[in-house]
Amino acid sequence: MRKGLPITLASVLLVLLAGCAGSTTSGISSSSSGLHYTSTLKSLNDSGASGTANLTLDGNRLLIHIKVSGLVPGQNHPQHIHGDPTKTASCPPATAIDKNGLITLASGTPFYGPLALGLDAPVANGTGAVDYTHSFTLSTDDKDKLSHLTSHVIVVHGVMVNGEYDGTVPAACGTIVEGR
Ligand SMILES: [Cu+2]
Repeated sequence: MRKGLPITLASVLLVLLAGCAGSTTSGISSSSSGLHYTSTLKSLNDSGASGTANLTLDGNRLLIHIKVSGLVPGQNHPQHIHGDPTKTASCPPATAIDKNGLITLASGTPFYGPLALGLDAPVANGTGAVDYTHSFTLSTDDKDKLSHLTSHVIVVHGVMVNGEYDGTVPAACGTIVEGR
């Protein structure tokens, strides 16, 4: 927690980001049916974070497995699928770096677009690793926002900025491609 700090814009955004609107959860599927997708998550903001994501979409069920290392140990790292049904999302390039030298939540938005599905915000372990598996039951609205998965990206947030943890700043991003 932020000891004694005033409520900053960043923390308000974090709360908004952590929201998981319209999704309900259910048991983890061991089914091998469905459409398979992967994503290679690459570091943003020199976070050192990288990893992989595997997704299986079967009807209205989306099974997600994300493994990331190099995150900030002991901190919650919000994870989202970002994108917009009307265009193709991408991970922010160097041109998204703002005047403070950061790709912020806002400066990356023109590239990765809005939040399409909020995942959980797991706490990175003592070495900065997250191994997250979850099965989502998608609402019609979720499915609309996620159409099509290959025009979306996965963003993992949370980096140290000037010695303070900022849970909104993107730490890693990967485009979603078909395949296992
Ligand atoms: Cu996000």
